[in-house]
Amino acid sequence: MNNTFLNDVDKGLSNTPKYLLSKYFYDKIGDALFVDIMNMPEYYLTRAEFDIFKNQTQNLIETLKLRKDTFFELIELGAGDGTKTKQLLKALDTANYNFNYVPIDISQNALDQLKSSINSELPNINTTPKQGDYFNVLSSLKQSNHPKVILFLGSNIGNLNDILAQDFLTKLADSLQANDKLCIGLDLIKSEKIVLPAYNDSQGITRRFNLNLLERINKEFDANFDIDTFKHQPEYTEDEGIARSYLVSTKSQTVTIKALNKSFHFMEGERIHTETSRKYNDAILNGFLKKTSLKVIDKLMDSNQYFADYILNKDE
Ligand code: AVI
Repeated sequence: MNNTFLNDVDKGLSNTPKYLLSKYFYDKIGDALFVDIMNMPEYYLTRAEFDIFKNQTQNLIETLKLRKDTFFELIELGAGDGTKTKQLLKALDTANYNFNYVPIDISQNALDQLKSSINSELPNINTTPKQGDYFNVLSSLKQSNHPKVILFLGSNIGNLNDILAQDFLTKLADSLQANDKLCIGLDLIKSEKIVLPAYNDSQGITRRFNLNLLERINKEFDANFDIDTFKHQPEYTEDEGIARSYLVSTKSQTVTIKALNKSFHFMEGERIHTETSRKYNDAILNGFLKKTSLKVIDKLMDSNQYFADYILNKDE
């Protein structure tokens, strides 16, 4: 049994207002649902970043200041299925760069699939996956002295609240050496008309993704959430630039989690906050960076200007 998950569930459901952490979306079913979300017409984020990686690969390699005569580590935080990264890997492989690819993900299942797909599609690439939480792997970065390029794509940092995002960038900067690079993919603040449907696709995949969290708790901790009595509710305003997802109890009810030997009461209309997806602009990113030794040296955008990959340098 995953005790950290169980303790987090207890903490979140005992809190007012109730919450669950979005990192627990990603079991085998959640991973597959997220892949489906990325293929939904409303979920523009992945296509926008793919556009950058596919159409600006040389630009990306130049701005990362990679050298063919120096071995480097290409470390990807939250690698997922690696579709975008493979564009870069392919170009680096063709041009004979000397590097090791280190994908890091919380999901062992996602890493296994990624490693086998790279082995068959790009057999020359050395891939050494690491399983873990982003925060836990930061300390391991210091263990090697090779130049590093960190990829943190997909607006994954948006799923951290502002305090954690600041903390993460500060710790990441402290784990790097002068002139290491970070490529961070950020969904840009834009109108509700575009953002909200990305979290409420018409085929209901995002709804299932959100509800899968309760299914996981039912399966793993012998709980009795009645999934049909919780509704997926996303919210976003352009002013704030933060999309939030909730599960709303459609009736007054009590849920028992046997592994905790505890029951939790839900009032009709009571919500569980399950996810935060912050959107960014230059000012918000620079606000976080000013407390770190990381500086923006370039910004690549997709053709719609929905999404940006910022290239950051670690200063002395
Ligand atoms: C992984 N992460 C950046 C996604 C996002 O857009 O916040 C997760 C997601 N949640 C609902 N749809 C996609």
